[in-house]
Amino acid sequence: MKLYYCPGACSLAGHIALHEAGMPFESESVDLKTKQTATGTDFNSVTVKGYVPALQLDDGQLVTENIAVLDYLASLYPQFAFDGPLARTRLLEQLAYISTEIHKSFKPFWHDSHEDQKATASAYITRRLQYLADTIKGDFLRGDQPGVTDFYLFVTLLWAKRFGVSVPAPLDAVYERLTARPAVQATLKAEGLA
Ligand SMILES: N[C@@H](CCC(=O)N[C@@H](CS)C(=O)NCC(=O)O)C(=O)O
Repeated sequence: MKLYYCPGACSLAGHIALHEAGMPFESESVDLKTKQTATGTDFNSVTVKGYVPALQLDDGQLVTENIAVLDYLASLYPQFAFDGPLARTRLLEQLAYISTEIHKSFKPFWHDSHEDQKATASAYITRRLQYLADTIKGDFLRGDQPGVTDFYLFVTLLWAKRFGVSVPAPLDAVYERLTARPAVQATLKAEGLA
């Protein structure tokens, strides 16, 4: 299994899951501006979508879209999934929320946007983070152990800190707990972010 990632991008979530799982995997960074991978491959030849994450399976199939990549990793490593009769539904529900309501709302910060657009986005993100803070089930989103939704949340909290977006206190605590984990530190180091 090989993860194509860009340092600090949303692919960091899957990268953390792979480190947390402790099983062998490969990874290769991608320059999103030039679309070249670290070994000089044209990333557009890996995926015409041209964006990360992209997870190449051992049989050659490619999984793209963070929700699908993280759902796949949760199916492979059930310790990162949800429990209970609606487990898969709850996992997808939370992944979709983080992707569509939080991740995508950072768009104005990545582009040359007006300050008022950034302020609007910032307030929106904080409101959406607040919902997660209000429904948290323990030390992490689902309970006492982190799962793929926490790893995805972590990426958005990293961005929130970078762009000065206010983070509710319970999620700040999740961020600190995740940052303290050796696998998260190893991932940040591997991406040149530690
Ligand atoms: N729809 C994709 C979007 C992923 C995405 O936004 N990737 C960003 C990094 S966080 C990217 O690679 N951007 C470069 C580009 O679109 O050219 C998903 O949810 O996985």
